[in-house]
Amino acid sequence: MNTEIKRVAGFRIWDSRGRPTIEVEVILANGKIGRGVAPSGASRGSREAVDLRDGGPRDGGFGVECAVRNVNEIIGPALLGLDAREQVAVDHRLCELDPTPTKATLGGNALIATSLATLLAAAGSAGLPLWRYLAGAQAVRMPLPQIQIFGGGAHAGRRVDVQDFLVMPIGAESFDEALSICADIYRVAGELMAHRGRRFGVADEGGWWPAFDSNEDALKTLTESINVAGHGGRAMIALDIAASEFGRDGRYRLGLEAREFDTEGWLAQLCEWIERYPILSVEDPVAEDDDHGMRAFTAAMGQRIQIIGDDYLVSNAHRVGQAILDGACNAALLKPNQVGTISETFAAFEQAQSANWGTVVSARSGESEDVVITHLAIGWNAGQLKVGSFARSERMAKWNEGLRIERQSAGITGFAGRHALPLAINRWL
Ligand code: 2PG
Ligand code: MG
Repeated sequence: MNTEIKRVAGFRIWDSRGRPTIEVEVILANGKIGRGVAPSGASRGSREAVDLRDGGPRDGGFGVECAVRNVNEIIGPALLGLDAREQVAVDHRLCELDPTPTKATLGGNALIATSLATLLAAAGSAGLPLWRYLAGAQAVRMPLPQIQIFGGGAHAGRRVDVQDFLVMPIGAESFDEALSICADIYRVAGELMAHRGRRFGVADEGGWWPAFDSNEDALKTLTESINVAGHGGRAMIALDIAASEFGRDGRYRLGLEAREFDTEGWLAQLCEWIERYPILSVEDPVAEDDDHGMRAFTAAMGQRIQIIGDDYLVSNAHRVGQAILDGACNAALLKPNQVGTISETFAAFEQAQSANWGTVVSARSGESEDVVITHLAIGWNAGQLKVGSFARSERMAKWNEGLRIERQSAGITGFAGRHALPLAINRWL
């Protein structure tokens, strides 16, 4: 089977926010086609690969004509003749074409869509679903989901400051049961909101719109939802603080409550919440530039809860390596478009795994019906998967794909569950 790349073509399609995004088709000599779609974030790290947009008045400035042109005129011709099975070589060529640290010239969106399309074409040539192609002979477990119940921050007009209020069903025995537990909690949370006259629809990732009086009010309501749903102890809370959105230069300002903290004060507030509510995971607790805050929080809480670097690590293997040395977190969020190619994402994943960290493969707040992220989490045996809430089809497509893979089950050896958490905290669970 000739797996040489014969043609690469970029197109504009639309994402879950109704904004343009880029889709790339990679066509091989054997006729196989791989299709990759770029997702897009709202809360972005400053070191992320650039999501290249046209600007100007058309499409609200979100147009991707320039990124599409880069694929058709520069990236495509440079990949012709390469073997799609050689993902590292293809991604290396992509990085050579745009050697800027944030892929600002050709666009991280153009690059990731091409990188994913190549991977999918290679898997198709092998006649395998992507997860199986990635896993090879390795036995893999279904990932523990992190499912958003309330949206917030940049995903909900900053109605509350904290971005994601999620649950992790650590007491589930299977992926299927994990989703049922989350569905119960999501439904009950919606009923509680409705009962209080505070249900106003959903935020960008499908979580209930956060009509709360304070950030802590959301935590209280989430804890209540878990308990009323009958899942106390089986489901724990995960927070994505996304603190870069409201913290800078060691100052943290909660807009909703008009309260301001320095790093120490903010960490004390987080620790208080951890004492009071069943919180088992905290992502980006402090701003991306607050190295001291990340280290201090991990020193204080790193044996007790999962501490995930997202904007702080930007799925970059070098940054993960440095954070391991610094003791700055104990888990990594992995978003392929944050770094720009699939091989670089995998390198960050391997680096995190080598330190017995937790690894969470994550979608973005701007998504499509594409389900590749579910395959990456399972095929890499990453342990955890975060793709937003339990509503809106761009989210449900990804959870449902997990169910299909679980029920086909040959090669799946169970459910990662609590074992997916970092070794440092796994011991006491
Ligand atoms: C995050 C993601 C997903 P965004 O911060 O983890 O929730 O959000 O895609 O907007 O960066
Ligand atoms: Mg995040």
